[in-house]
Amino acid sequence: LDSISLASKFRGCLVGCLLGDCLGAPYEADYVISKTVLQKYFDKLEGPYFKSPVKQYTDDAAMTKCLAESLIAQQKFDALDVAKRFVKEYFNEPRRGYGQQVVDIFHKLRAQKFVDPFGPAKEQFDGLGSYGNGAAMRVAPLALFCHSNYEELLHLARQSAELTHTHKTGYDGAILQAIAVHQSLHLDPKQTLDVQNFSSRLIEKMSQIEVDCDDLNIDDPYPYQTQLKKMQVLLDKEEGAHHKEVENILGNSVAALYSVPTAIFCFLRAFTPIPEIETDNPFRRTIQYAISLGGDTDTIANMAGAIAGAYYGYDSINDNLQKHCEAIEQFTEYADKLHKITVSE
Ligand code: F2R
Ligand code: MG
Ligand code: MG
Ligand code: MG
Repeated sequence: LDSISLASKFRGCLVGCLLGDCLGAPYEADYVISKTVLQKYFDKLEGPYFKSPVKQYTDDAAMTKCLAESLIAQQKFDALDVAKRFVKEYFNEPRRGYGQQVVDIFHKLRAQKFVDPFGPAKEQFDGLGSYGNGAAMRVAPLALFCHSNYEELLHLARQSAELTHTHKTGYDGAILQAIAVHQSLHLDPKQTLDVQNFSSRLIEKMSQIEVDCDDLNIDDPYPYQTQLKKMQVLLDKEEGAHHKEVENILGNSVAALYSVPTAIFCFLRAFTPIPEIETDNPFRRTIQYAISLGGDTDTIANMAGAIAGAYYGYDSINDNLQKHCEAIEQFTEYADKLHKITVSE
């Protein structure tokens, strides 16, 4: 890939995050979403005449923004700097729909004056740590920053997650999302996407991550590999999986284990047409489908959008859809700066 198409993939990835969050947020925690209503929502947003107030982003993009800004300012991953930005961002704009428990970490970090940035996360849920998708939902800038260093990406995805999420399925979810974006970045969208190969490679890579689960008090020591295998079965269905099956088997909750594989599924499923989603654009299809599943719509659409945007590139994303999203210029700028930093070195 030449650097022009990689630049487009960087933009596609971060714009994909933002669009998924902004467009999915109005539906978060809805469990019955009319396909017709959603089709009209997207048609209107894509159309030239529809004037609506800007769609506001939520905690997903707020934390993604902190990570992107920190990587750009420090030109490396600096956990302390990221922690400070999370806290500053939260206290400036606390009403972005943060997870119920993660805000305790921000209060504790501020109180202890950042002496131990990884400390408060370890105390969450009586020491069990958070298994929410909050680390996965913000990891995309790191996947861009480490696009040419896979081992570093694995290491930093985990470290960045552990500022808030110390439960194994919490940080492994961030690692899986980072790997999915990484794979998309390195594929040529002009060639047909090999859906089964994409998922088999994810399972193979997760088999190197999920190795030391014995100490966990859970039935399945390889939960992500299990979910990804179930995803493959759903992708293989000739008639296409039903929404209920996706919800029941892969999940649509705030738990990373029941939302990251779902987001990956949305990207792969939307490579080909889906009933009741009328569009020729597979990027739009990805986020429209993600939202149609209900539940944690902003976060699943954000993660699916990051993977799809990194695959299809910026030019695949409708301009009018972008115009409805708060901070769209900032997000394209982050992508351009991250590209400049990581390609010119
Ligand atoms: N907070 C939300 N959505 C709730 C608001 C719903 C909606 N606006 C409405 O009601 O209309 N969304 C944002 O939170 C998710 C990311 O959360 P994060 O950052 O992981 O936070 P937290 O607090 O660590 O975890 C989230 C919840 O997961 C459960 N949980 C996590 N670990 C647990 C454990 N070890 N034991 C038990 N429960 C655990 C808790 O319920 C946490 O509060 C994204 O969806 C983002 O958009
Ligand atoms: Mg949110
Ligand atoms: Mg959410
Ligand atoms: Mg490099």
